[in-house]
Amino acid sequence: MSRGQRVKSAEMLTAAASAGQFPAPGAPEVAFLGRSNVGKSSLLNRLVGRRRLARTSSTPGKTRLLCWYRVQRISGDLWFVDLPGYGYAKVSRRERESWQGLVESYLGGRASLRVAVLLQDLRRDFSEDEELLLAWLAERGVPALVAVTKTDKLKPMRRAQRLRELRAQIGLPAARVIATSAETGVGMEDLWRALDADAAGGA
Ligand SMILES: Nc1nc2c(ncn2[C@@H]2O[C@H](COP(=O)(O)OP(=O)(O)OP(=O)(O)O)[C@@H](O)[C@H]2O)c(=O)[nH]1
Ligand SMILES: [Mg+2]
Repeated sequence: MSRGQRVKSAEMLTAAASAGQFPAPGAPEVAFLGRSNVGKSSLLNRLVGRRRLARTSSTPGKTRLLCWYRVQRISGDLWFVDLPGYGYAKVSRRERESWQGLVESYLGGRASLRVAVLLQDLRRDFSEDEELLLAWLAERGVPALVAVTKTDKLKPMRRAQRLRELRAQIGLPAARVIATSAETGVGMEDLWRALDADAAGGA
């Protein structure tokens, strides 16, 4: 039985377009962040085993809000937070700045945040955006995991090679960089184990 199946229920709690709308903390939180279209909503759905909980889209830049999901498990509740994606080419400078303000006020000021999962497409290199985000999280003492997404898109040899390349590009221990696929479910066990370890810490 996969750990995701130990999820008793998962439901959307609320969405926020500004810091004033963030819900009062109620459980340890896991944030999902990454470039637009990297697969945040898909991964979140796969982790909890609910296909249509978070809205996914082939049109990038759809999630403009922070969305909270309550995940009830035998071992205790977690709140998952789906953050709006960045790096979408068509947004204005103003929209970029508003994204940054919103995301920084969440990541920098949320006492109940236990771990941030930064998503990275297997087929792309880390950009300055990911490097800055990881450095920013490290400075503030927020534990970070990298979920490498869409690993089903490459054949096994190429997949292993890309994973080595990505691990070499950033200064995180290899165990903090987890290969996943929302399509096949690969990596969900590993990701749950890492999340549980971080979410239990400092509660
Ligand atoms: N093959 C494959 N496709 C995936 C995977 N994860 C996501 N996708 C596809 O990638 C597209 C974007 O997925 P989303 O989950 O909506 O991405 P997102 O990061 O939430 O996007 P925004 O909310 O717009 O920032 C969709 O067409 C998904 O079906 C995966 O593991 N494998
Ligand atoms: Mg999304």
